[in-house]
Amino acid sequence: MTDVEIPEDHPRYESLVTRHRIEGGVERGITSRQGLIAQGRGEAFDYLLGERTIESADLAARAAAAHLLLADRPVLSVNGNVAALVPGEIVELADVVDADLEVNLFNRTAERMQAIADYLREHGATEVKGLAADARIPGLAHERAKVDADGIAAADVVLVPLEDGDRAAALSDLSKTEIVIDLNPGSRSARVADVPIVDNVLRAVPNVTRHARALRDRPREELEVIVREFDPEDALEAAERTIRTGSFADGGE
Ligand code: PTJ
Repeated sequence: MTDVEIPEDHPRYESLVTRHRIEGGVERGITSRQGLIAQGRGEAFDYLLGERTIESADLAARAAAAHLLLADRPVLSVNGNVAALVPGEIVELADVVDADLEVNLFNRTAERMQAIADYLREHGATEVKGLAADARIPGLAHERAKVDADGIAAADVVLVPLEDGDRAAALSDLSKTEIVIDLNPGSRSARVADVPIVDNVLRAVPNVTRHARALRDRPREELEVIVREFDPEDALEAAERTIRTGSFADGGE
């Protein structure tokens, strides 16, 4: 997606590759310019968390996998940042948990909707929802409220990575189970989620897939116990504690 060469032994290799993917997303018309700012904010939190999946985030990823496997109509929402960073990985997760993919944008334009749907198809998606936009999330201004009637509107479990706080709150008011991936444990999206995964979307999406593969042949009752025992407050507190007590100098250069 980008022609910039980054040496693999560079100490900030992963972070630099991520930046270039987001930049490439903007160039392709997939990611919004605000997506660049969102990525910078996320990076700062990732730095403070030690750029790793902390134990509480792994437990949250496992609970998310159990929810998605138990769901009747799971939907994975895809925005411009998710499409640029984890296009193949989100398609793979949808496949493993048998979920629909729906493009759902904060800064919605017809061109960007189409570019993201095409990009997901290039990465193996067969069906991509979101373009019909024949339903609305109540309580939100027009463009941001648009969803598909047989997609997010009808879903019982929705994964919304990197969601804006307003929309995350409106979705949670619809009494759907909401799984959020957000590196900021203080963000409104993480706070309204039934399952907040405080981790980088780059690590979190493949991790949910890994858990789903391990859990998919287990009895329903076992998945229900995993879901019941997960406490979102504990997950947020653990992430905040990690940030407050971590070694600031370990994160990078
Ligand atoms: O493509 P669109 O139009 O739907 O817009 C997408 C963005 C992300 C621009 C939009 O939803 C937005 O403005 O989001 P916010 O309000 O900036 O929130 C993004 C949240 O995601 C922040 O709390 C960031 O810390 C977090 N974040 C950013 N990058 C990552 C991340 N969380 C996990 N992984 C990341 N790579």
